[in-house]
Amino acid sequence: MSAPRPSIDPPKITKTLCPYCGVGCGLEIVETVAPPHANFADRFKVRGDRAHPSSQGMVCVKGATIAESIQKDRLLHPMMRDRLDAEFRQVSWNEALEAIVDRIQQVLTTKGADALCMYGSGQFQTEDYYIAQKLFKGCLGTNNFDANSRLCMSSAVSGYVKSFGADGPPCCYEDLDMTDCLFAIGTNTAECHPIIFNRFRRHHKKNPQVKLVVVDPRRTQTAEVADLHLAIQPGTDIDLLNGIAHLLVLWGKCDRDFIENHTTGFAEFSDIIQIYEPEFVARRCGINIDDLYLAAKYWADSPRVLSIWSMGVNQSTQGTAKVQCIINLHLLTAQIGKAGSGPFSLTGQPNAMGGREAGGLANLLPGYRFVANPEHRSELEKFWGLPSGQISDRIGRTAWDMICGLEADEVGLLWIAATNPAVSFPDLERTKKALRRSPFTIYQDVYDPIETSNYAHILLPATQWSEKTGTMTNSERCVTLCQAFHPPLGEARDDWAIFAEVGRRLGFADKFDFQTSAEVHSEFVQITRDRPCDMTGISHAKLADMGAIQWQAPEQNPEGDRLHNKRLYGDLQFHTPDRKARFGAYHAQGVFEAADEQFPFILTTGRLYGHWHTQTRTGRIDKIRQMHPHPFIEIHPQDAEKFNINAGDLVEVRSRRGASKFPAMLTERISRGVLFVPMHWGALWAENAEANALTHAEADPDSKQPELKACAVAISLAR
Ligand SMILES: Nc1nc2c(c(=O)[nH]1)N[C@H]1C(S)=C(S)[C@@H](COP(=O)(O)OP(=O)(O)OC[C@H]3O[C@@H](n4cnc5c(=O)[nH]c(N)nc54)[C@H](O)[C@@H]3O)O[C@H]1N2
Ligand SMILES: Nc1nc2c(c(=O)[nH]1)N[C@H]1C(S)=C(S)[C@@H](COP(=O)(O)OP(=O)(O)OC[C@H]3O[C@@H](n4cnc5c(=O)[nH]c(N)nc54)[C@H](O)[C@@H]3O)O[C@H]1N2
Ligand code: SF4
Ligand SMILES: [Mo]
Repeated sequence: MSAPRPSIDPPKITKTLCPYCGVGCGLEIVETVAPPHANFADRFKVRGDRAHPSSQGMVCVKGATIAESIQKDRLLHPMMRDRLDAEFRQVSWNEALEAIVDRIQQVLTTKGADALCMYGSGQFQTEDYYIAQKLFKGCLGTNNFDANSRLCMSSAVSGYVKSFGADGPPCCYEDLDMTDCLFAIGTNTAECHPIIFNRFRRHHKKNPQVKLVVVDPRRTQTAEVADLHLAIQPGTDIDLLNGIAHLLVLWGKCDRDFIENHTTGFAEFSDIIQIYEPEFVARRCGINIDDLYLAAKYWADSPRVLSIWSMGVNQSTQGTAKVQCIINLHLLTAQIGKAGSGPFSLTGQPNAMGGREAGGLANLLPGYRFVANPEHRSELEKFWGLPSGQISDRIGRTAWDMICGLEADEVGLLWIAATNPAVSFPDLERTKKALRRSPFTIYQDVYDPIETSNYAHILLPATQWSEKTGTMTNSERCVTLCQAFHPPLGEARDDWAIFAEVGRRLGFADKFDFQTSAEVHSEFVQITRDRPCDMTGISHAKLADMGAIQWQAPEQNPEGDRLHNKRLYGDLQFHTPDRKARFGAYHAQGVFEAADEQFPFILTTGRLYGHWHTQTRTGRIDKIRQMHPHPFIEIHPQDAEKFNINAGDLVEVRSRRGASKFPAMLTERISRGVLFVPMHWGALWAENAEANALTHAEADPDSKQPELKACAVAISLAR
């Protein structure tokens, strides 16, 4: 007789979301029977969640390898020091929190609330964002909360607001399966939003009549498979977009009824675009005139055009104008509010969208509200039980304004969380100098070592996606519950819980009486009632039960009627006072810092498929390090020849602000006169290969988003 088999419990499966990009792929974490002390990559197997509506089981290399980074080089305990040149010492949470509370109170009495600043991140969960807004904008009375989204999608926000009267990407991923023409401008989707790109490519391969147009100064992996690649000179997007509009009007390919009934501003716009004649545009953009005609023809002939864009558009001194010029083409042709069409900004970070919902920029308030709107402030004051006038009517400091504030000694406390500005800010030399002046910086992150720690007085260990539960919203407005699947490492605490504890210790016990992130979420959604991003029909329990839900999701419609939620503006009623969308009329101004004799190249910066930003996770994953072992600079072979540069040579790159060194990669993928470096190598991961040593902080006047995509540089062989 055989021995009875031991019973084996089925493996524990937790549903969550990939914490990297804004595609927002659903993940399933399968806990194996490996012993508890085993490496996390052996204990937790990651696979795509087939039930997730956005990703349908797909993941890219970043999502697939994420478990390897969870436990490496973690910051496990609060640390403190009196001066930036002193050593950190480990302290208790109580000691760290008391120091923070004392400092806040001292700054409030000596300098006032506007000397307090928090710089957060699209990698917060929505609950973290919400509590930070309640603490800073509500209880403390300063709007000095900004996030790395300022460097990322604030131009998309201001473009949508200007054109439609409210933020909110109107499209959904299903549009990728239904479009006749995908117009991808300033986005390397194949590397940066790979699962969105794969989804479109399936449709593209199956239907030869479907077109892909890519507008990018580089022949990226996205451009490689395009039907038409327009390798425009950096900063000439508005020339191109106005040039396409010019041809559509000339050919009578506009929808006059739509323009008449659903838009304003057409007269001024049609005036502006008159000068954008094809020869002029082709010359300014540095493209073939036939290619310009072909692009306009695809717009004219395709029943459904879907535009997608990201940083090549947003990170510009004309970012807002560029966004509006994309939307203009959709208004001209009535390509909005219907399946397979529309202007679709791709959000970079996993929860940049949640940040917008929670009001996580210095000009916003929760529930798609604005600081500048007195009714919005008063609604929130009532909701939070605060006295009238408590929320400041002053727009807070944006990311770069915080640097300027440090330079002017106007900042008494800077709290940085879930972002690594000592690598990702523009003009790093100036940034670092300003950070060194800070009288009191709190840095709340997951990993150690990390570049920004060098500028902190207090380090607070935060939990990350694997060990905290909360929600994130992806590019298509789909909200997913990220469920914890292991206990926090060391003494790490959830970001929202840290902010709430500081709030209680400052005397706002009743405002921060939350036990769980589910309670935080249920308060937050109430504030979205009847707003464009109404999520009153969503709760943690429903998300756990039903899976991801797309907004708008009002309470009356708790199942989240997907047909209703999929696309905004199906009724062509926009959020402007007259319910009409607005044309934006802009002339192209080119890049802020043009090439000249002394600095003859335009440098652009961006991303690679495997790495994530400043490498805090991906630099610790073997497979990804092998994919992208070192930094490099892309140079056109003819440009390289002029400077005697051979492949692999170390090249010194100088701008008006600083210098870096990169091994040369000679490639015809980049236009002559343009150079490209990846943004991923900060001081910890390579010597002197910081992209942002070179960039400048000049920003779009509306969105305040810096032009990280273009600065003038000179090159020479490094000695
Ligand atoms: N693998 C990976 N994926 C990511 C990230 C990552 O770090 N790694 N980060 C995420 C985040 S936060 C973001 S914001 C997104 C960014 O996603 P993308 O915007 O796709 O990425 P980038 O490489 O920054 O820039 C896109 C392209 O803009 C082009 N460009 C430069 N100047 C111009 C211009 O003047 N006009 C036009 N039309 N194009 C120009 C560049 O050549 C580049 O190919 O990616 C997200 N996904
Ligand atoms: N030259 C150049 N510069 C750029 C860009 C560019 O294209 N070119 N792009 C800009 C853009 S679009 C972006 S989005 C930024 C990105 O720049 P950063 O925000 O600096 O990039 P990350 O490396 O993603 O930093 C996120 C940090 O959050 C931590 N973290 C992760 N999860 C959590 C959490 O739950 N809680 C806490 N407290 N911490 C957490 C990670 O460990 C990491 O240190 O860079 C900007 N800078
Ligand atoms: S596409 Fe983005 S969300 Fe999806 S697995 Fe890759 S990094 Fe994660
Ligand atoms: Mo971003």
